[in-house]
Amino acid sequence: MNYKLNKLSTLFLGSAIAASTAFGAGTLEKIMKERGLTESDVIRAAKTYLPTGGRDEFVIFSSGGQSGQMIVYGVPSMKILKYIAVFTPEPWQGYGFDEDSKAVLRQGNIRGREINWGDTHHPALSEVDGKYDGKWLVINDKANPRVGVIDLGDFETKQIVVNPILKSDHGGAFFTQNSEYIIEASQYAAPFDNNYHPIEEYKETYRGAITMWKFDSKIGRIQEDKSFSIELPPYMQDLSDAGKGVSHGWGFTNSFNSEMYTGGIEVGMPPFEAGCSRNDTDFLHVYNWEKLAELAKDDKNVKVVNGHRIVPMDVSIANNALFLIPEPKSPHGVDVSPDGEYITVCGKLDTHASVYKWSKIKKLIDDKKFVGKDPYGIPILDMKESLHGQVELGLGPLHNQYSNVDGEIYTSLYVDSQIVKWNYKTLKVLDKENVHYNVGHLCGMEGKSADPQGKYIISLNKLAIDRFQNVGPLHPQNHQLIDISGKKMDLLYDMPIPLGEPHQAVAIRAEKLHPHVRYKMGTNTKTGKPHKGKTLAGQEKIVREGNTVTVYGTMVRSHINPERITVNKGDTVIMHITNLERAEDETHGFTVDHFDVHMSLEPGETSTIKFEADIEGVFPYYCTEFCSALHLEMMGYLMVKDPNKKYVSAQKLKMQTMSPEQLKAEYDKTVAVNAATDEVIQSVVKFLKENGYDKYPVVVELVTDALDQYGQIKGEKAKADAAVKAGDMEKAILFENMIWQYMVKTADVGIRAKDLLVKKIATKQSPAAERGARAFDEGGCSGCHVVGKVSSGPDLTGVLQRHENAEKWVSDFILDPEKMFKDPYVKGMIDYFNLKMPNQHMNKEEVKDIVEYFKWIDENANLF
Ligand code: K7E
Ligand code: CUA
Repeated sequence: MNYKLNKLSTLFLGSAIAASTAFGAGTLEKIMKERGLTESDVIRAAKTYLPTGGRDEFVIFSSGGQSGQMIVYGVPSMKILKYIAVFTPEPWQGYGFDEDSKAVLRQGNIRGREINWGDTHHPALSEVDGKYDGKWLVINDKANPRVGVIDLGDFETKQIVVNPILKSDHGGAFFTQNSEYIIEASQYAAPFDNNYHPIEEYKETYRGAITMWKFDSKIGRIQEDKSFSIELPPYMQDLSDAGKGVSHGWGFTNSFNSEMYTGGIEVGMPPFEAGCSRNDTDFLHVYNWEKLAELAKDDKNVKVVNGHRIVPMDVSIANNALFLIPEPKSPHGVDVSPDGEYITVCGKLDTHASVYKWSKIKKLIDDKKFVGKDPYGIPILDMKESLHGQVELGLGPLHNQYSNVDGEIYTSLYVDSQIVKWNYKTLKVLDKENVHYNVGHLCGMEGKSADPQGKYIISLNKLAIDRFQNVGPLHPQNHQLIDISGKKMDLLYDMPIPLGEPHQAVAIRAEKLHPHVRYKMGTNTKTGKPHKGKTLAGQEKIVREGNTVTVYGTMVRSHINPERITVNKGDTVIMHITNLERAEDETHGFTVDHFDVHMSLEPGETSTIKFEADIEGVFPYYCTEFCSALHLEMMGYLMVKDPNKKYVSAQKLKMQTMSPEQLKAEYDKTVAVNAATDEVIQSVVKFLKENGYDKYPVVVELVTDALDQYGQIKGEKAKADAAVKAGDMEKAILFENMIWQYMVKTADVGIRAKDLLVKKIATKQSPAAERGARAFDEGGCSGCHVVGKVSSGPDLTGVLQRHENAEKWVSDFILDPEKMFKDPYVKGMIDYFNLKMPNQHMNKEEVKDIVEYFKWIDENANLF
């Protein structure tokens, strides 16, 4: 075996097995050859591979671009975990299809009009001392200037705030270092009011602004009445960043149209793009938001437009709170270093990155050393004197991220399709890596916080061109994962993003997130408060008031209560449904066919749907999540009848029913089945008790859920017996059937509890036994053998006690079963199961491990 492969197999199989790697290398070599993989490919695969059940080190929140949603995925595996609905209806989560989420979505109405999409650009995570705390996530909508607030306790959007004075935004969302404020800057200058103003008055009436949204990080809500905006010239403000550390209290926003050009292609003027890049420089805005926030509290310092407080430019100027610094033409992006001292601006049309130094800027401001004023009277600082330096990076530098190495910065080159690693202190370029293609933002691991983690950078590419299977002219976007832990960058993985153009993504260490698994019973998840329609088991009811029918219903495996609802055509139907489950991942979905309503009810959640029953007919409603073995049965009927119509009875056509003898036989059979099922349940209960399940809270939760189900049986049994007494066997059978349903549900959860308990109390597997278990599963043995049960093959518990010299006997048999088909014991087995043990082509190492696994099984035989 060659050296390289030996090294690889070591990497894959761990040092324990590396000593004798005939199997590992052989198989790996074969796969590599078949799939045309190089050694680097395999190393990259190993760096990103996440075994089943594994967890990623980082969680990424990516903007979903035009989808108006967010995308959550893991790093390094790049596995997508969730889409979070923000500005756009999302049917699975019921977002925009139930009344409570609609209330959130409709907070985003603008001037009374529904907006059902968003152009999401920049997500931001809440911070404490400039570090992510894993509590809140916000994102801006560029098209319809809004900010959405997401609770990381359940990954749901809780608030949408419309900017009352901007007509588009881009330079947000950015948290200040203790989440005091969220910065949102305008993009396309426009009048603050909602009136018409001729474009010829652009310089006089069109304005840019920075809105400082006051954030309450305890409850995770923007406080609109405590927020304010800073009036700016109509320079087309682009991106922002909040100062931190030494520059905390200040904000930075660049711009790309200091020419104040407004185009006019249709009247023979040069196009907008030509006029707005005429000047060699544009302006970086530097503002003291901390001071302005104080000023904004006083009525005499603000003007109010659309109910929103704005600090006019002259007030900012008079209070030494707003300055401009020239920056290379058409800049894009402004990024403050982890310590707040260096501010890097890149220019789309300039090959340089410009690094400004906060201490220099601050000194110029304190010394009132200005080189002039702009047409609005804002003091301008000298560019050279503010700069730490400039570095030639390549074509189209855009956005920056930081790593854990002091001075290390990564910049995207849009035109060159490259990532540059350089040092913003020494101003030296260190490395470049090609990406595919045309990269916009980068996402470092906590790479814009005060505590960057290094390790990886994700390149958020605009074009994918030839990277993926062609799915038509609209290609997916391409997120590329790059390993930055070494001297040279190493491209590890391409991930197609099929959901809009994600401009920016933010990453957080996974262990900082602590989302819950269930809600307090009857919670309105959008407000976090008890829902007005909260309904517990036994409280279900239908209330009619005039033309309104209100249903208070519940869902629990596997029925909906109520199961029949009859209303008149024209009635307004309101349905409050509570999911009574407490078990993890037991979500029920709910819809009424034909009425464009849907809700997703997570354990403990209550939500509401509302619609006009304006068409006559019979409309099934059902649970839309495959929640249990009896999920399909989880349904009911909404019947809408026309009060002005006479309905002819179909009674005459009634179907023939069963004879009393047949009914009695069926009843007896049902009772017998229930008795047998109950025996299984009792054996599980016995097992749980004997093995001290009550010491394990996660198991206790499942057992509680199972006992809840089981507890329903007594009531059903009483009803069944009453029906027998009354001679109504049909009803008795139905109640007995209901008992069986509860038993199945009890057993379902009970067995889950048992499996979990076994995992908790079984002895620890040795590495060899662990490998053996994997070989047993992956080698196909588990296809016929179920531990603890006779299945298509014999139960292997105790197999090492069944033969003389058993370890050898078992090993020989696995290695070459055919040789032993004549052995009387084997022959007997073949006859019994009508199957011959196949040769699974295991090698000696694997067989040795499997024997260790069998020993482990025997050690724990009482558990299976
Ligand atoms: Cu460069 Cu909107 Cu941040 Cu896109 S923006 S890339
Ligand atoms: Cu509940 Cu399916």
